[in-house]
Amino acid sequence: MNYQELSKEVSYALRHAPWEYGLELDENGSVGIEDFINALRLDLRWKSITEIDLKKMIEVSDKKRHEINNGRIRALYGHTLPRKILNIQSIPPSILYHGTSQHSAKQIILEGLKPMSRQYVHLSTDCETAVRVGKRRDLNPVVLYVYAEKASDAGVRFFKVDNFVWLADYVPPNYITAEL
Ligand code: HQG
Repeated sequence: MNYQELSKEVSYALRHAPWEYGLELDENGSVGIEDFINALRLDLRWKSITEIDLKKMIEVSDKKRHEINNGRIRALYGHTLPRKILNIQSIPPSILYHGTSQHSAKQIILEGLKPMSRQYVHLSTDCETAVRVGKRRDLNPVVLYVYAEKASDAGVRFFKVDNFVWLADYVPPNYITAEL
């Protein structure tokens, strides 16, 4: 089983295009695991896929992208669907990190962090993870510091995904700095 390939397919279905699989997500972005498996099995590559395979895929992944809970599966972040996925709002730590390219960083400092094509802005709890995220776009990425708790106090909504990832609505530039 190629778990990386499976994970990409699962992300595509749950983050971007559930309708292509005949699936409808609930307000939290989850779908019944049996329906999900039946939809995946229509593709010859995944014709004998089981829940055990999906659990193994989540377990061996470098990041926690998906979650199986109470007989349902969902993507934890990265959605581009028109209807916003409901997340539980929480108070963030005082600082969160965002890794990006040199080019984007200049713009973000001026106009703030926007979700761009996704539903939410993606933030990391540690600098190393932010560097890794930024390296997808720039060999020499910039890590921006977000004064998350202050922004939250001012009304910006933050959502905890797990111990490493937070999501947020638009973060205005006055809560972002390139150097602490
Ligand atoms: C940038 C992957 C200009 C932002 C990753 C980023 C992560 C702006 C890009 C997760 C901007 C959006 C999320 C502004 C934001 N002007 N550029 N005002 N505001 N940007 O992919 O954070 O492997 O949607 O800096 O590893 O890069 O798919 O977000 O460069 O964990 O599970 O616009 O996606 O995870 O890019 O990455 P993205 P991201 P997976």
